[in-house]
Amino acid sequence: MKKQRRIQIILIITLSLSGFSSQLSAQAPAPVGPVPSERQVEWYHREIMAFFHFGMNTFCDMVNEGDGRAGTYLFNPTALDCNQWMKVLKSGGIPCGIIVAKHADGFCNWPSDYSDYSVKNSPWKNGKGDVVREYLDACKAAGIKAGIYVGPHDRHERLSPLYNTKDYSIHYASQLSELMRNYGTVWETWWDGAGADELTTPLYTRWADTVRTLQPKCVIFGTKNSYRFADCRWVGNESGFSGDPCWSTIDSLSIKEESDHITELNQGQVNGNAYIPAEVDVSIRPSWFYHKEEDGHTKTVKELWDIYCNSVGRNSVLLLNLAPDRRGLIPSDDSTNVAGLHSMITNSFKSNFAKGAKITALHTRGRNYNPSNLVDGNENTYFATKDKFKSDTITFKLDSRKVFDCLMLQEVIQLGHRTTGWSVDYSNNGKTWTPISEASNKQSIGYKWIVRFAPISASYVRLRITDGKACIALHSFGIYKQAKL
Ligand code: IPT
Repeated sequence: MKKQRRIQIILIITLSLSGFSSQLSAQAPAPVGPVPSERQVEWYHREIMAFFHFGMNTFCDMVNEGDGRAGTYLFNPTALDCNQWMKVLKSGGIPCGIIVAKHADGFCNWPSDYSDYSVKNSPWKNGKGDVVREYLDACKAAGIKAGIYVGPHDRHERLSPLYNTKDYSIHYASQLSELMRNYGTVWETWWDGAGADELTTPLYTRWADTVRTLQPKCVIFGTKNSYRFADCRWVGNESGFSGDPCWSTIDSLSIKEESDHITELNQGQVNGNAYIPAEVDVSIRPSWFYHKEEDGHTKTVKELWDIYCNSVGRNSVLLLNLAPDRRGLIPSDDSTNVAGLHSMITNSFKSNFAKGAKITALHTRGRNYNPSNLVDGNENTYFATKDKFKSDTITFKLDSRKVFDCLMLQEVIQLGHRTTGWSVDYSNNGKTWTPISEASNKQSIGYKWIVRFAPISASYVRLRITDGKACIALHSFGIYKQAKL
């Protein structure tokens, strides 16, 4: 009896202890460093957005930065149809698009109460038209998230001898309110830094207040003096590529002279104190606005695929500019290539050859965090290590020999940038390993990281997380064969 009792007690103690420890290990890892807001998490999931540069410049020969003097009589699209724009987005799998309501020349695509330099003084629809209204209505009907660009810099206003920044601050706030109040939900607004150097933080403070009050879901693209309010940053070029690494974090206050910080904008900073990820703006044509001379110079599907892999595939969001022509329609080459990019993406990532693999890791956190979560296609389940392990080796014994030329990783961004070093190797016997050089000594992961390389034939793949700020939290790993271009 005595012995039995002792065994019983030991059993109870062991069970409760193991219960306790498995409870501990079942806890989610704590976030590390700056983490994204809900707005930023939603923004990352858009992956690709469209930009629509359309306005007075469309009607001026080879002008992209009008001086604000072009006559309003010039603006006269012959067949504007924002529903056609939506079809292009749908065929491109693009969930969100930002329309230029007012570019630096100051011409307003909507009948602003605060300016005469607008559609209301143009021949289009006898001055009764409103491009912004048509655009937002089309977005709503198509289920596309609408964004509005209102250039902070306004050359037309500046022509006035009475111009001063104090009055302009009020003028801009009034126009911003019109757009944020009267057109429905606005998912992003864009504070272009081009020409906006004289605009100071106090001005942006007031404008940010307007945006935050009227449109709480609206992401602010900020530059220069507006970084303090920014949900996302400029990537430092207009060519379509993020840095390698590319951190979502950056020391926002260190950005003073933009030209001195192009590398930081492009790569972010691993220990940056603010979470301001990169948005990659690039045009599908050489210019931002449509010019007939550039017909035939639309970026090819191959060029767009490179851009996608070097932006979305580098922890950034792609903002791809489309330029409606003088009819007010997206030219057909451009819409064809947008759809071509979409097929390239879906076909390349449709089968993950790591699915069905036998997956092992050394420091799994507990049964809710198994490495099998990496291939289940569900971003709500993830692989994590125990708190004290910032590195691990995850081995995939594939269900058969596979040929692949691309890999993709995704971190749990809500928990902050964790991994800071990783490499991938392959093997055909599970004993001798060959590094994939393009995927060796990598640093950032974040929302999504894609690496491409020459085709490899292998039956084992191994992901080595070599360094981190805290224990690992990864939700996806995949190997793929790129579709044919
Ligand atoms: C550049 C601005 O300086 C930068 O702040 C950002 O707004 C960017 O444009 C957007 O593309 S100016 C450009 C001529 C490089």
